[in-house]
Amino acid sequence: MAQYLNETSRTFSEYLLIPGLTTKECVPNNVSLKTPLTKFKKGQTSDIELNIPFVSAIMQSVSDDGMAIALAKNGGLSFIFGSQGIEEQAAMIRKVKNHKSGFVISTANLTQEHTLKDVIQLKGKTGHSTIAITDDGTAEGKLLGIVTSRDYRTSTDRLDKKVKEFMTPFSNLVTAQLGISLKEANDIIWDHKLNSLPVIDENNNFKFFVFRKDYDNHKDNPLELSDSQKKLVVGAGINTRDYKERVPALVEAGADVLCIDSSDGFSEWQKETLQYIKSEFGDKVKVGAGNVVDKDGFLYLVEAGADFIKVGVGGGSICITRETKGIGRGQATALIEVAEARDEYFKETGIYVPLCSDGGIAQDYHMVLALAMGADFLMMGRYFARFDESPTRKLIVQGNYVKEYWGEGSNRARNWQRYDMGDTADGLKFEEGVDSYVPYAGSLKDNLAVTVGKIKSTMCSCGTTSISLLKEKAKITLVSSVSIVEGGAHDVIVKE
Ligand code: RVP
Repeated sequence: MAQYLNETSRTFSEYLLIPGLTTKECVPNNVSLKTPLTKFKKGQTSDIELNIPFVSAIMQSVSDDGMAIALAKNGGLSFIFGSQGIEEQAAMIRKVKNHKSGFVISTANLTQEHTLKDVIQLKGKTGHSTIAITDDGTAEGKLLGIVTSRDYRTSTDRLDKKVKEFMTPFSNLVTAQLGISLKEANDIIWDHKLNSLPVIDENNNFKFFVFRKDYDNHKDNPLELSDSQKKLVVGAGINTRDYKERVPALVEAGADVLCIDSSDGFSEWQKETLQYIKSEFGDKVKVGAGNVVDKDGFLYLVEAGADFIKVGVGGGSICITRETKGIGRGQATALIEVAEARDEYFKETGIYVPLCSDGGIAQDYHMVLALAMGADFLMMGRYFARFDESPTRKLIVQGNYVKEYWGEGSNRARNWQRYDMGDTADGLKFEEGVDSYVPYAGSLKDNLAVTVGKIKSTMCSCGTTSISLLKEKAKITLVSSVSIVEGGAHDVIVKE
């Protein structure tokens, strides 16, 4: 006979936190959101710690190199999507690892034989008004000059005028040598009243631009997540099929942490993948596994060697797994059970395995609840898809700005490995995700500031200044559907 779980499967919206004593030290400025990413022994700390408890979802519509750079600068981490070729994914990792704050690889480049018409077209396409002129028109060619909007007048100049006739030639440029620090580059920019400074190597090959306008942006990223060589930290999604080729390529490219990406991770495929990685690379390569929703799944993957466990089946905003397959569990209930298993495991073994709550965060307050319920960090797709930095198109739909957001189990992503049941190699048999729009919300940095502010404020109301204290001290209550109504504005006529 089937086993019945008596507990109802519940989600975050069904819970609230009860305020605890807020002491005078308990102010948002004193709250730290530092949190472990990978397992560690009692008395030690995790090899990788996030400065904010957020990672972006392993999805085509969320986590490319652009998102990874922006999120790491703000203290979190992206797992670059794995539903792409191995080389393409490794190239994205390399871009993040090679990113140097303030040193921009130019995406607007031409040769001196191009014309003013080409300059205007490129400016329209890229939005960049500073164009590098190199011998081969690439971002790595020999630097011959630069063109900015001060070099031409569209009202009087001929469109077929050659770039070499109006560019600022190399001989008149102030340049810097590769190896210069950002501080030194900015000093040159100030001393020479420049808007941009090209950085070249000893053979005059073009490397980067440093822009005056970027300086302030780069000064205020105190939470930036970087490795021992000051390079941004980045993760990558992998699957249980091509891991023998993909993992070495990603490690070679510099990925700091991997995560097996699957809608249902309680499988022998994941065990084999974990065992292969640990036997080939030992503890040097960190790898998370999942997703699971109960104690059995948690223990299975931890014993197979996982460095963190991802929790959640069917709760994602674009996910229809529960509807199509009838599997899953309310995200809060899943998290509460797995967190209990994790705490027991810690007591028995002295090994702390961080938990990632994945999917279903629809409100900022859900984040604090998830952390209070035992998550160490949160994976979010919808939240990040709304920002400028996500890789998808921004469109106007019915008069509102939106961004595209599609599931990995949708026909659009065709990520069959994520839904693989061992015989799916010929393609997805049915969809488990939808293609959608999310309201456009602006820049990641601005939105994170508000979200983090709310989380810190709630933590202070609970009388806690760290995530581990929150887990220990939080008092959580179930709410009735009637009291949920009480929680919003009610019995008033809200003004427009
Ligand atoms: P959300 O943040 O609620 O948008 O959920 C994102 C999560 O949804 C992902 O991290 C992943 O676990 C899950 N996902 C991604 N694609 C699909 C799907 O197509 N069903 N689900």
